[in-house]
Order: sequence, then structure tokens, then C-alpha cells
Amino acid sequence: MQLALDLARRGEGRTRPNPAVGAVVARSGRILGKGFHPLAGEPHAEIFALREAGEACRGSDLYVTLEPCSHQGRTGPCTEAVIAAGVSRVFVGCSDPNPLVAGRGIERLRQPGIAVTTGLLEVPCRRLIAPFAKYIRSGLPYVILKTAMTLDGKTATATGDSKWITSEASRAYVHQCRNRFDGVMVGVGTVIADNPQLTVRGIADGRNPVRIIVDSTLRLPLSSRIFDEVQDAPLIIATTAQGARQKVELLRERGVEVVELPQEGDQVDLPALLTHLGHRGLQSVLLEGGAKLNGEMLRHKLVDRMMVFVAPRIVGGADAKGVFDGCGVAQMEQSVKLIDLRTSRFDDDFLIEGEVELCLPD
Ligand code: AOF
Ligand code: ZN
Repeated sequence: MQLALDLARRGEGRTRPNPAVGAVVARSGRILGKGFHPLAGEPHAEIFALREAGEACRGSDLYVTLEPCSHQGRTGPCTEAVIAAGVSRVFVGCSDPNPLVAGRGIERLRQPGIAVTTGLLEVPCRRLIAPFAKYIRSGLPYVILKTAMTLDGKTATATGDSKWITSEASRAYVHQCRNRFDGVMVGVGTVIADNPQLTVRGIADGRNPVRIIVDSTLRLPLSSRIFDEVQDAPLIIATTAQGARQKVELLRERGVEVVELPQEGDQVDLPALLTHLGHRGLQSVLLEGGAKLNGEMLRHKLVDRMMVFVAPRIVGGADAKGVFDGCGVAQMEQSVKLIDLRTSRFDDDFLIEGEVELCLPD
């Protein structure tokens, strides 16, 4: 199952609106076939694994990170292929949250007497499909907020300098994350301050996520580096009726997708933006700041998970920038809590990751 998970990750960020899935056919400790779902419309993971194993499937074990599908979608039901191949035992990582499947796949496999074991490495298998699970339930993309801060919780000095808080290893990991996400999103203030490209660099076979910039008044300078690679890295600018018509036209001429959304106060209505991104098929979005957008996304309960890099530095000073703007909460009891915590290390930085607790305070 660990091998199936590793295989599945090769499809991460490529399969929307489908989940990333991996499968292995094995017998008596020998791997006979391997597969992963590469792209919606292409065969499912199990089909590749069964094909590779061929005749050897008869009497073998199938390990699959997600319950095999039992419905006719863009492709046929995997359950029928598994049964026809003569597999004896199936080990499933987690059930499929798609209401068209939701346990029916497992049920169908048991009908002709296949021994099905569920919940093998369930936690990582569920984590892998968390974007798909949220998307299929709500139509909204799964949002991971990524940030980097000093030990005293700052993302920039009082003068606004924010370059190189974290190590090169941490930054390389962020590129790996962008490569696995459908979208990457920032506020216009971050584009003005840092002039980022938000592309994937230094990864073989890397592909760029859709870049989303939240800019309620269209103040994004046309000289920004973000426009350099619009052909290879789609760019969406989310704005409101406050954005000048003429600028909208200029941006569209450059190949930018300008989306005019309702306003909340004088800001882009963020739930409306996320609904739009969902309609556009984005299943996962990496939110990379700044503090204002972070705070607003959190307030609207649109953040599902956080990745916080902590660098062993201290900036000091009351004016240095923090990770979240907005009014914050009055009582510690109302604070946003992360659960299912994990830590890892990138050179001298620590990465703290966790799921935002579901019942956020109002
Ligand atoms: C599997 N194995 O590798 C994947 C599954 O339109 P289709 O035919 O591609 O079906 C998409 C649905 O199938 C998707 O919503 C999810 O429920 C399941 N995905 N199932 O057995 C796979 N990718
Ligand atoms: Zn399938």
C-alpha cells in the first residue's frame, strides 16, 4: 500500500476533477503490476496495474489507495475489471467519497467472493484525497495556507524586507507543493511587494499551477514579472466592478483571465471567488499570502490546512509584519486550532503542518 501511495503521488495535481489514486498487483511478496491515475479521462490506477500483471492477476492481491469505482464515468467501472481479472483479495486504503461510489465498489467486489480488507494505511490515503473529498462534497477547492515566519512570528522586517526568511531546502519544497496543486493564490499586495512569478522551478516534469491574484481595484502593475509566462502558467485576476474597464481589456489582451466578482465591503467576495475556482475545476489551491488575504480567508473558514515554516531567526520590533492581519480574536478560546499535526525539518527550518479544526469559532 505504501508503494501504491507513492505511485498515486505521481498523479497529484494532474487528475482534476478526479482524485490521485495508486494501485499495485502482487502475489507472495512479488510485485506483478503497478499503476496510477495520470489524468481525468485516462484509465484508473487499477486498470494500469491489472494490465501490467496480465494473466498473473488470477489469484493475486490488489492494493489500491481508493475504493475501486463501481460506476460508469468517463471510464468503465474498475470493479468489473478486477473481478474479470480473477483477483482473489483486494486491500483498500480508504472509501470513495464520491456519492456515485461510496461503499458500492467494496460491496460489488465482495459479491463474487473477493476478500476485501479496508482501511489499510487509511490516514495517509485519506490525506491524499482530501482535496477531492472536499471538492466533491462542497464544490469548493481545498485550500492549504503556506507561510514562512521567524521564531517571533514575523514574515518581514518593519521595512518590509522579506527575502530569504527560510532555507533553500524549504523553498525547494514549496516548489514541489506548487507542482502538486491545481492553483496558487496571493493578494495583489504580495505581488507588488515581492514581484513573484509563482511558477514551478527546478523540478523535472514540473507543471505550473493556475495562478490567482486577488486584486479588488486592479492595481497590479503591468510591469510585474507575473505576466512573463502567461502562456505556460495560466493567470486569473479576481477583481470587482471597481477595476478600471480599460485595464481589464489590457489584461485580457495579455492572455490574463480577468474575473469580476461581487464585493464584500470594497474587497473581492472570497466565498464567491472560491465558488468560481471550483466551477473552473480547481480542486486544490495553495494560498501564499499576504497577511490580509490570509486573515480574510481564515475568517471566512475557507482554509482547510496550514503549512507553516518556522525559521530560527528573530526580527523583533512591534512594526514587523505578522502572518495574519485583521482584528483577530478576543479570547484564546476562540483562536483557530490546528489538529492532526506533523512536523518536519528542512535544513534549519521546521515545518509545522496541520488541518484547521472544522468547528471554527464565529
Ligand atoms: C478508481 N480508481 O484511479 C480513480 C477513481 O470519470 P471517471 O470514469 O474517470 O471516474 C471518476 C470517478 O472515479 C471519480 O469521481 C472517483 O469517484 C473515481 N476515481 N476510482 O477506482 C482511480 N481515479
Ligand atoms: Zn475506477
